[in-house]
Amino acid sequence: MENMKENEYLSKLNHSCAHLMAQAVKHIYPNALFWVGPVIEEGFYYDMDLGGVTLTEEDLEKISKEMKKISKDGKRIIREEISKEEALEKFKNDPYKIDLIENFKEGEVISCYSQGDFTDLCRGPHVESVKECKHFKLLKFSGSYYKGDPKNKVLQRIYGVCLPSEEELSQYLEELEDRKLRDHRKIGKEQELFMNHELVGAGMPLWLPNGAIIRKELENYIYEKEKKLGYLHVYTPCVGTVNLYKTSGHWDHYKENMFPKMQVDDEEFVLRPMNCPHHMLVYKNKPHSYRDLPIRIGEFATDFRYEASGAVKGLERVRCMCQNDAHLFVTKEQIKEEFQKVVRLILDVYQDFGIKNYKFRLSLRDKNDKEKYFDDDEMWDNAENKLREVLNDLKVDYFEAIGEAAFYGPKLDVEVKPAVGPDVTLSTCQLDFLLPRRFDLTYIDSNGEKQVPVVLHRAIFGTFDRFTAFLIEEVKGIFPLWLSPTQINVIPVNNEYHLEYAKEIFDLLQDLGYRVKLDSREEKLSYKMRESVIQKIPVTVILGQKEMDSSSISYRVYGSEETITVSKEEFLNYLKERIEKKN
Ligand code: TSB
Ligand code: ZN
Repeated sequence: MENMKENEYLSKLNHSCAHLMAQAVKHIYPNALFWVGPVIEEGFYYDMDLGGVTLTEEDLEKISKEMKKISKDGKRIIREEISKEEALEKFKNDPYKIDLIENFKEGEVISCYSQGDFTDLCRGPHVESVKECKHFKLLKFSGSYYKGDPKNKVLQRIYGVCLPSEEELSQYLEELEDRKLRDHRKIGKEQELFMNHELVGAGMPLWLPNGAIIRKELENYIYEKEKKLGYLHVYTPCVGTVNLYKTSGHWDHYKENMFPKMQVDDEEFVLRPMNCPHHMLVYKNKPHSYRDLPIRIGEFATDFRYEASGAVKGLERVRCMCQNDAHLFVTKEQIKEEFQKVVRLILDVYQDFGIKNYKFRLSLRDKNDKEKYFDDDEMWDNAENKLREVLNDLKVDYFEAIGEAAFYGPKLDVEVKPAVGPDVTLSTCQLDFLLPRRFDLTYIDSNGEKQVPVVLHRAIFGTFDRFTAFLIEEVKGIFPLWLSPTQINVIPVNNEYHLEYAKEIFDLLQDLGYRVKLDSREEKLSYKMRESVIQKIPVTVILGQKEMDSSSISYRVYGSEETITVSKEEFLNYLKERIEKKN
C-alpha cells in the first residue's frame, strides 16, 4: 500500500489537499482557526478550532462538496515569503498561527501559501494548482487535544487522502477497507478472542476461551522450542520493591512508563514493567563458574506499563502484557554465538507462522552522543560489529538505526506493520553490559578470576498479546489447524439416523485431544455446512449413511469445496500430519 509520506509527489498532493480542506472549512465556518495539518502515512489530517462545533458525518459531506467546487475552480497555489514581523502582523488575529510564528528565529524566512481567498502559513512545498487535488476522500474525524496535551482544548481533526487518479483512489480505499476487515480488534470481537471492560480498565484486555486456546498453544509451542535450546524457565512475582527498580536503574530511567508505587506495611512496591531485575536475582542465587555459562532464564512473565490512554489498542498495545521473555547470561566470547542462536530462533518461528512481511532493525549508538550512551567505546564497537557479523553471516536483510540503541547496549528488533496504525516491534534482542554490574553479578573464569557476565534480553514473540494481535491480522482470522480454537466440526447428515455415529466420532476425536464441536441442531445440512465455513473451522466432518455403513469419514477443508472420504485411521493420520507441519 502506498505510503503518502514516502513519495514526494503524493506528499505534496496530500498536503495541498489539507489546505484545500481548510479553505472549504473556512467557507462553511468563517471563524474557523487552524492548527497543524501534516501528511501522514495514510494521507493527511488538519487540526482545527471550530469554536465549539463538534463535527458530524453530514459536515464531512458538506466540506467534501465545497472542496470539489474549489478544486474545479482551479486557482493556482502561490508561495510568498515574509519576515517574522510581517507574519505576526498578518496573522495577528489567529492565536494558533502566532504560536507557530513565535517559534521561528529572528530573521528566518517564513512562507505562506495562497489559493484564491485562502492563505495559510506553511513551509510547503505544494502542487501548482488546487485542480490537482481532485481525487480525494475525507476518511474520518475525531477530537484531538491542542498540542496533544489532555489538559488543553479539544480541536476537531479531519483525516483524508488524495491520489492522482480516481482509479488509484478507489484501489487505495479498497485496500483501506480490507485492512479494517483484518483489524484484530474487529476479528477479536467477532470470534470472541478477547474483550475489554471499563471496570477492569483501559489497555487491560481479558482473554476469552477462544483467545486463551490460541495463547496456550503459543506458550506450548515456544516453551518446547526454548526447552530444546537449553532455556530454564522460572516463575517470579509481577511486583517488586521500589528498591529493586532503583538497583536496576528503571526507577531513574523508566519511571514514566511505570504504574505508581504502592505502600504495603513498611515496604514500597511497584507493578513490574520488566522482568530483568527478577532474573538477575535468579542468577545471583548461587555462584557460577564459566563452565555453567551460557545460562538462559526464561519466563512467560506478566508486566505492567503505563501507556497513554489514547495509545492503547486491542491486544497490540496494552498496559498489562505477558512477555515471552528470557535473559541469557554469557561470557564476552559467547555473545556472538548466543546472539546468532536468538536470530536463528526468530527466523525459525517466523517461518513456522508463515510471517514474511517484517524488517530487522539493528539499533546502534550515536558515537557523538556521550550523554545518552554508557561510556565504553571498545565494548560498544566490539558488540556492534559482532551483531553485524551475525546478521551478515545469516544473510538476513536489516537496516541500521544510528542513535536508537538503548543506554546499556545495541539491539536488534523486528518491525511489523499492523492492519491499521504505525509499525510496531515484535521480537527483540538487546545486549546489556550494565545491568549485570548494577546487580554485582559474577562468574569465575578459567583462571579462577571473577568476571562480569554480559546479558542478552530477548523476547521472540515480544509479548503474547502483541504477537497474537499481529497473527490475527496476518491470517485474517483464519487460523491454521493447530491454533484454531475449534479444529473440527462434526455434522450428522440426518440427526435421526446418523447422530449416534457422529457422537462416536466426536468422542473419539475429543478423547485424542482435538478441539471438536458436534453440530446436532435441527437444521438443514447445507445451512450447517455454510455456518461451519463462516466460523472458519479448519475441518468439517460430514457423516451420513455411507460413512456409517463403512465406518469411514467424509470431510471438507476450509477453503475447498471438495469432500474427501477416508477411513478413520487415514483421517487421524491426516490430522496428525497437518498439526505437526503447522500448515
Ligand atoms: C526482552 N527487558 C526486555 C526483555 O528482556 C524488554 O522488556 N524489552 S521491551 O521493552 O522491548 O519489551 C519486549 C517486547 O514487548 C517488545 O519487543 C514488544 O514486542 C512488546 N511490548 C512492549 N510494549 C508493549 C505493549 N504496551 N503492549 C504489548 N506488547 C508490548
Ligand atoms: Zn530484560
